[in-house]
Amino acid sequence: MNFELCASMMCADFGNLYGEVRALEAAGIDSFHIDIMDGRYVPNFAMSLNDMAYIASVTSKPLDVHLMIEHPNTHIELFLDKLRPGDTVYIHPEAEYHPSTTLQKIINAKMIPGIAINPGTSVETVMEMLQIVSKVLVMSVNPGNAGQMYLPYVSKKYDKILPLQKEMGFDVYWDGACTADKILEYAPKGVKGFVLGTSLLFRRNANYAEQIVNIRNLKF
Ligand code: S6P
Ligand code: MG
Repeated sequence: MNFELCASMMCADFGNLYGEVRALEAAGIDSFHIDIMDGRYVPNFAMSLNDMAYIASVTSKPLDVHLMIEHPNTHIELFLDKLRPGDTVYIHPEAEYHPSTTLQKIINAKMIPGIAINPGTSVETVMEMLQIVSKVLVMSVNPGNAGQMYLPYVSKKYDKILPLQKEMGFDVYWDGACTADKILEYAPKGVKGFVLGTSLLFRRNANYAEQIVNIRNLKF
């Protein structure tokens, strides 16, 4: 089965960020997921502009930038200037007065436009934007922290959004509390990629290469 694996870099060892990037690349990760927070849209500060720029400077793998900030339109150029064509930028539509304007800036900069939708956000409220974006990051935990419990009511949203992918031209990605059983269930249903954090890839003393081989060898 074909699906992408994205490493949630807020879970990495910041004392050895270069080594972490190299080890994850060697283990076969597909992209680096960068959680940017402003302490306002979400009650936390995780990674910031310089962390993102540093990782972009030491890898040629795609970056997958998840902006959990209020009014991303105000600061989007700061991020776009430091990214490469083909990197993905997700915004939260609830954090912006005119999300389609911000998405257009991402498209104009030759990045891949995405929206992230919270557990409490319905598919219906983002329907128009589904026509603009290439990726939808469906959050299965509330945004702000790693290491949270999966919210079971999100499964209904996956069932609603997955059949719309082809017709509307976007891919669905999973973010939050991703375990092997979720990949086993949702990759066949059409989820294109999974963000891996403390629930799987960054478990204590985890060996990245072993974890990724185990995931790729899952029996569907
Ligand atoms: C949460 C963030 C996520 C987490 C990731 C961690 O605000 O958007 O990307 O870093 O979900 O994974 P886990 O397995 O610790 O929930
Ligand atoms: Mg994220």
